Amino acid sequence: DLEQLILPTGTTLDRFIMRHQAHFPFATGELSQLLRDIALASKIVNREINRAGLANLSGAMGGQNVQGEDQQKLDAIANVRFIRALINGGEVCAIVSEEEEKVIDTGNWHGKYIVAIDPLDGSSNIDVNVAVGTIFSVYRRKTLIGTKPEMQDIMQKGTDQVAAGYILYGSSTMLVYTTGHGVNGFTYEPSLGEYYLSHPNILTPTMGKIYSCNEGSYNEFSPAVRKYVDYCRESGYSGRYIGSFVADFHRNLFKGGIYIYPSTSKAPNGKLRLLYECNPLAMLVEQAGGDATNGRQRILTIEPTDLHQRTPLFIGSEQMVSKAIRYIESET
Ligand code: AHM
Ligand code: MG
Repeated sequence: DLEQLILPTGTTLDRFIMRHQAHFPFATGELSQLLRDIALASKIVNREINRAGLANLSGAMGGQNVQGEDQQKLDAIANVRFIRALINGGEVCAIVSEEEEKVIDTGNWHGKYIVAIDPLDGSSNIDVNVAVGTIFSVYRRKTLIGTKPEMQDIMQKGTDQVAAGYILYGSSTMLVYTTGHGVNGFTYEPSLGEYYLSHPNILTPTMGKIYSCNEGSYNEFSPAVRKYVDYCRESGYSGRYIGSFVADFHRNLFKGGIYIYPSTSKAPNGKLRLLYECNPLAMLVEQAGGDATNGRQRILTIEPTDLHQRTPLFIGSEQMVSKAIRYIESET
């Protein structure tokens, strides 16, 4: 009927954020604004990603962007976009980014939030037109508002996150986030420039039939992880690995499955970073009813010691993660 012809209808991200802010009696709206800043930057990054193939055609697009800056790789562009949006927003006093060795002091010392972000994960996939993502995590600062942010503000455990989420630049672009009250997913409508609530109250299946890991590294996995992977094969599970964490995570979140990036003989702590890759998706998966562990400890309880520290990761459907843990625990 007519209703269906005039899609999209429904709740925009802005309206959703505003409505939910009313649920927190003392909320000042700063977290809401911060989430809107991230959404805004993601729209710009989305646009850049969509024309990535063209941007490399020197001559056609020119070697410079609209600001007259030299054309940079998209992960660097995404980094600049998110950082600018967060600095302009004013709610964030410090930022940790995968693209920056050191903490960024935004100068907004009255901002009460800290953001850890991987602006463009899986960026090696862009050149071949495969989905990539942004992952973000938000903490409340511990030190006094108005003072210079310190390491104790930045090095917080995953359980201290006040919000976390990701943007998947896939066949459609989606923003999925949580503020600790469930998980909601929004799909971007590019012609209107709006995110619409498309996946309310996301819950992940407790059991799935997909395992996702880089099986090319099988011989470098520990015996226990090899045995678990063998178990997945013997159980007839599907092996699905894009090599783009957000995309692999997103598929498994909806279909049920487990994503594994274990320690390997070459990379004893695995590859993924605790602060801006593992913690945010661990909070999200727990909010959706799933689990995330390093094999021996819940990801969200790991005490960070280094900005860019890595951790092995097993994340996804609860029953699959607990099965993997049992294999690892039996390894002495
Ligand atoms: P990046 O942060 O340098 O993009 O690396 C992270 C990516 C993840 O998206 C992906 O899951 C993983 O690296 C793939 O690694 P591998 O090629 O070792 O399987
Ligand atoms: Mg990354």
